[in-house]
Amino acid sequence: MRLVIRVLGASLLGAIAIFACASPAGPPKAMTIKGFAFTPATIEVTKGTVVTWKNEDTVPHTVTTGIAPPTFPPLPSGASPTPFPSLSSGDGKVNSGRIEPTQSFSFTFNETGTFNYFCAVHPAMKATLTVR
Ligand SMILES: [Cu+2]
Repeated sequence: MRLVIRVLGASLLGAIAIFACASPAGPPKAMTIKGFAFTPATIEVTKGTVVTWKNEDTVPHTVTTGIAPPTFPPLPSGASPTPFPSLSSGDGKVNSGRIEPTQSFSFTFNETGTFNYFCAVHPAMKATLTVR
């Protein structure tokens, strides 16, 4: 009886291993947001991959897919940054909302294609992610 349980257990583990290998998703991909930049700026992942961005800056950022709105001219030195430009929600495919400093945002890419994204707070921050 013990042998039967052992054999069944081994078969089950084998089945789980085969199932895991059959999954098309690549390993989770870790991205950083640091120095007002997405790093790496260009990546390619396989369908089903979980991509996580960690904000290592001291200000909030977003991961927002779509076309970045035009950037505003730099403020004169000492000027108040308000009124703040309204945050673009992009094309709606991926919209993290504010990712506070030290916080992370994850998204599972189940659709193939090229995703251009930007930071809605700082639209000059842009990057590209391709899912194949
Ligand atoms: Cu930002």
